[in-house]
Amino acid sequence: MEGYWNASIECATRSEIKSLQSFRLSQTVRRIYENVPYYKNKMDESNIKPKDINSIDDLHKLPFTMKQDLRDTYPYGLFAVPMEEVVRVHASSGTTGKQIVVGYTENDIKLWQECCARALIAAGATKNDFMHVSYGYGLFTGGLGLHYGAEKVGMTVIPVSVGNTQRQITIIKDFGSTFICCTPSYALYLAETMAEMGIKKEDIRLKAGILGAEPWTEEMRLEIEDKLGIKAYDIYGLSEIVGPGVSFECSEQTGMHINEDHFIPEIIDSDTGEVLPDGEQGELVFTCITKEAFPLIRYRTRDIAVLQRGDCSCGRTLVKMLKPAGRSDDMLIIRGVNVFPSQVESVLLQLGNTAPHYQLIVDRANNNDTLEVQVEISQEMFSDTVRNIEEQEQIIKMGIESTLGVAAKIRLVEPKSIARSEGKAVRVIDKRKK
Ligand code: DLL
Repeated sequence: MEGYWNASIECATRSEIKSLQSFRLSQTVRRIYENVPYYKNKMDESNIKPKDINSIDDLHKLPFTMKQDLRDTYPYGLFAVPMEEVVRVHASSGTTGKQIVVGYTENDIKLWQECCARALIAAGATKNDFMHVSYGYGLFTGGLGLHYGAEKVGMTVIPVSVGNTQRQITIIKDFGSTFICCTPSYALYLAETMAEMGIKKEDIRLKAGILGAEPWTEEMRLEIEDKLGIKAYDIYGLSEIVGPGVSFECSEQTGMHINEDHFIPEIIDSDTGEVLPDGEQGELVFTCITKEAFPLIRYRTRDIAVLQRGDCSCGRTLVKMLKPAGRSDDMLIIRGVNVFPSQVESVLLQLGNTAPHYQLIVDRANNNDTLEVQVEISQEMFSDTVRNIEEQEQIIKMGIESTLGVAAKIRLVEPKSIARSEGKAVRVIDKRKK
């Protein structure tokens, strides 16, 4: 059994957690009612006042927050503190191309750090470990989130960020990295490149991976563990709630413990909004009860998951969520980057010269996600020179890469070659789901 970062919380009794959550929830609701006009209006419309929320049993009375609410208040409309108290922002992309902006006070950064530290300790990290961070640094929360968490633990952080895989492997080998954090698909890509470079798993010191930001299967876990010679731990989070560290795996690896003293989880029926009992699959909803700058109330993640309570062999009592089974909407995650078909559409339409008939083919090659965008062109253009067609493909490729932040292969196809649908158009063929 491994140690804990904060045993008094991680192993608290249910009644201790419940009373802490109830107290923090009622305080948070009061604070947002007073400081966020958008929430005040929403609560007034639902005829709910802060005095009605006294315990987590009252949580269901509060209105949901949807991604649309974040768009409507873009960029800072849901912030609950003056900007002078906000020390950092992060962002994630949205359907309209508009970012979702989230903010942190100094205390928010500290609690996020603690959430990540708990995850790292659960995976066996110590001050003697070297943490190789291959998540992107920037508006994406992965890099900086785990970087700060690892520093809190006292690990030696190697802030590599994304790209240049061969160089990453040289660093892993030469710097003696013992932990790595990256997406699961990137972990496999690293393993493959390592083999190509003639480096064996015995030649490196890696022992654990903190992998998340995209769905991955148990089969993939085994492959990563085998190829890199590590134990691979899942970590979950989303920018809107805090970033990585909302929940994390322990040695038992049968679900991720949710940091319930900061985020109250619920599972709801996506269609009716009804709260479902533990053990039932539905949409995951979180309420932030400690964050100062951006405390979302009943935020609908659109991730499909199951909550499970019960004894865990690690000794933690924090509720577990099973690996998210996917999303309730059409968002794709390609190499850890969120991609919406409508973003591709808007790039294509802005560039012109193509018909608004397109399809995204998502697949896996060399253990990495691939995206091919097939788009129809006019007959006239189709009869054009190969050079002109290639030029056009290049323009679209650049447009998509700069907007989505993900590389795509573009294939201009004959008019009418993409199947028409009588109902909704099939925009995505996701071959990874086979
Ligand atoms: O992906 C935060 C993160 C960074 C988590 C690094 C873990 C590690 P977003 O870019 O806002 O934030 O994407 C959040 O990614 O709603 C899920 O759909 C998906 N996701 C994140 N972690 C997992 C996971 C980060 N472990 C969205 N398993 C979430 C499955 C995950 N899906």
